[in-house]
Amino acid sequence: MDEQFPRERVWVEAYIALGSNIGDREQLLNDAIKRIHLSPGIEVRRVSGIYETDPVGYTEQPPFLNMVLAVRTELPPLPLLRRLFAIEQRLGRVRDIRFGPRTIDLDLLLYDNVIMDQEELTLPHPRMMERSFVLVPLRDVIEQSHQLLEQVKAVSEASLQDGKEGITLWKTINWRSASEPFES
Ligand code: PH2
Ligand code: MG
Ligand code: MG
Repeated sequence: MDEQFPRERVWVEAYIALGSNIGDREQLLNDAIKRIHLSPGIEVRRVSGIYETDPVGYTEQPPFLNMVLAVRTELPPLPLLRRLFAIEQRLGRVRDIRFGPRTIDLDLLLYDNVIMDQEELTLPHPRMMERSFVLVPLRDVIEQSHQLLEQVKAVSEASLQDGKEGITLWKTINWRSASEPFES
């Protein structure tokens, strides 16, 4: 009946952190971005620079490449999280050592202004505000009107300046060309 007015879809903004420290790290990040963008109900809007970062927590492992994506999605938080897990698995993620080396780690940082604390998912991501390897790339893509903008700016600028956090800009990618599905 209402063919002209399809089911209403609510698209919200979310932020996803990517990390890789095994295998062809750059290729894994690119593959993950493409798979996220090609997922129904998820659209990649902005991509941060790619940063090389010293491992935090469990330090006997190779350096990471880290980045953050700003996406728009019509999936609720848990289905979005499960989609990210499925992509991790497709890209060869094996979960063994907590905080240990991984081909690809996809973490849901923020989902609209949702605050939740469930076994499967805590939002905002519980450790994000302490992690420069998250905040520095998040600074590249966060909405200018976001309520966390000032905090994210302050922490990320401080950690880039003192250089002690072991974070360096490694590469910037042009999302327009990267968004052409599987062109490479
Ligand atoms: N992820 C971890 C543990 N330590 N260190 C860096 N530099 N980057 C990460 O993505 C990272 C980490 C657990 O997810
Ligand atoms: Mg993680
Ligand atoms: Mg994770």
